[in-house]
Amino acid sequence: MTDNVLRHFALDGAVALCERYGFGHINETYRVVTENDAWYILQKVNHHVFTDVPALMENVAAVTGYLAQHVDDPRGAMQLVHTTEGMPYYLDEAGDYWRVYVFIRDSICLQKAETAEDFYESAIAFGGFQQLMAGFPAATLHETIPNFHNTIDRYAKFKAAVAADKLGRAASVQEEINFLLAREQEMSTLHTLRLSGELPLRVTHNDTKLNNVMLDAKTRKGLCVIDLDTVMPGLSLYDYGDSIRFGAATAAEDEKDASLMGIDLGLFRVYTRGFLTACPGLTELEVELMPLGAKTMTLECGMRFLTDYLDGDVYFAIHYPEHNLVRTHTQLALVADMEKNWDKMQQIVKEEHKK
Ligand code: ADP
Ligand code: GN1
Ligand code: MG
Repeated sequence: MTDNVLRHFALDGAVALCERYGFGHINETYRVVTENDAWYILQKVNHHVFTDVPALMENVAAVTGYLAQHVDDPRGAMQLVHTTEGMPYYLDEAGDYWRVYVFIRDSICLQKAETAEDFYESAIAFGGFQQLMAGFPAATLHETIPNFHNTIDRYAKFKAAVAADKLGRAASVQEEINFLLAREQEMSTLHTLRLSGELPLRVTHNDTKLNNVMLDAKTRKGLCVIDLDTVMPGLSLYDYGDSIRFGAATAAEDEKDASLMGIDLGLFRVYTRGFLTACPGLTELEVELMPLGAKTMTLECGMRFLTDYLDGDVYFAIHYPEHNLVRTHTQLALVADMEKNWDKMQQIVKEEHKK
């Protein structure tokens, strides 16, 4: 099937290998190698999640083009490969959208920070991305998923899923539902400050998991930010917060034993230091609210997993029936542990900001 797709792209040589690749939850990713040893990433873009793929690809082309002009190392920006007809994507007969990127070689992509330095480098990459994009006209970007980190809207969708209770699962997750409802007001803070303009709108990545950044395999320096599908206007705290959620955690997002999940304050400090270093233009309020950014992104993600569990697992790729529930539990455990360590998190942000 992929042969028929790949022949439409201007690749260097005939395809020798095409295999499934990576651990993303949204797109279908393949690694492609040609007879000339040129490596590529082929992706089928999930058009159920991203309903306007041509608009999304316009964003990707604009952002990668802009980054290419502003980075020194060519591996510092994702490089799109066009079709033989000069298009940034290929639409097949079945209505699926495909795109190809140059594979970023001699790089690593981590599911979990192996060392504090790796995590620091991911902060430099994500903070640097935001700093670089400050010169980009944000208003020209399409909103690829409207209300993506609008936590107030996420609550509305969650409550609708509870009310609909399509699979009759709500009764078994009442404790989790109550946990989320009890925090609704506090979790609306960031969006309210966005609407009032007290928090500035920036070009943000919006999906800053550790596995969306590539590090140089030899130097372990942050190389490149990938997965640009959700680049949109947003808050710096979305990017900072989502990185903490995923990377400064003591367990994986889908660890089955949620008691192993907590906030790693050492990694929290390291990421905060890297982000503040790479992104020095943050306002006082943005810095002050960093712990709230981390908590909001974690709770919102847990709520999205639970919403999907209630809806019948239609959004996130799952590998077994309870997968979204397991993910919900780790995220709520992480929120609870952040609450226990709230004063320490605030203290760390203050200390790192003063440096
Ligand atoms: P998803 O939206 O499904 O998470 P990603 O765009 O993040 O998809 O890609 C999935 C994985 O594929 C990444 O985590 C990374 O390991 C790998 N990958 C993506 N793009 C590249 C690239 N240009 N070079 C090397 N690896 C890549
Ligand atoms: C999805 O695409 P991927 O796997 O990097 C999701 C994020 C979630 C994340 C949770 C477009 O990210 O918002 O935080 O899963 N992306 C989309 O792991 O919904
Ligand atoms: Mg990804």
